[in-house]
Amino acid sequence: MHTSDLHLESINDRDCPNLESTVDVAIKLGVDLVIIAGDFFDHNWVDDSLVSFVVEQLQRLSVPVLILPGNHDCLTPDSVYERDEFWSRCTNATIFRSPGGEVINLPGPGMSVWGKSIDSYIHDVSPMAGIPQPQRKGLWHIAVAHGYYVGDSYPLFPSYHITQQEIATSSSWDYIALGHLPTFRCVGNGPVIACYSGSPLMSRAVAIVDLDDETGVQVNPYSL
Ligand SMILES: [Mn+2]
Repeated sequence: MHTSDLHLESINDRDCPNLESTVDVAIKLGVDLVIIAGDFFDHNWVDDSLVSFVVEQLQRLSVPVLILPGNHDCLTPDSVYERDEFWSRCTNATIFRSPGGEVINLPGPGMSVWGKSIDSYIHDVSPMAGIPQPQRKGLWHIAVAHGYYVGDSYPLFPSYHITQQEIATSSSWDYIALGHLPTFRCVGNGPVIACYSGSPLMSRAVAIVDLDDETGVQVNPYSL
């Protein structure tokens, strides 16, 4: 399951039921992995009660959860992801912590996932710059990035750009899970499939990614 951009702000906001529905669907479908591709939280100053709620929800899952800090919930020293007293309870969740990018191997579901956290409000980053070639070890290889797909253009304004060339040169990866845009959308001209899951609030859906040796990679929105 691939989702993103819940932009959770407080324990009372309408995305909290959406997180519960997301977890319900992951359990119902028996997914092997949940990826949250950035902006899980709207900002880093959320109340502890919200973090506690989020951890409780993620603890309902018996599968790994990978969380990429986005531009709203970036990995600054005061980041919501630095509240160890909460995240240490959530042993199935792993946060991408390297601003240079890192690979997290999940031998259980047979997947290897690359992600590069955003670690600053100030510095614009290129979310997919420096992505390595995956090491083929009989695993599925997934990349996660939070940014704005700009196609073949190079806009002057800084805004976490992901270019067509970066998508194209990442074609050895099996799937690219994107976050930052609010609605489900696949981008690029192939051959790698790269999709925005959209937010549960705006899309009323999550993205379900089927990885199959025979039929390949298929991505579909699944209604919450
Ligand atoms: Mn964003």
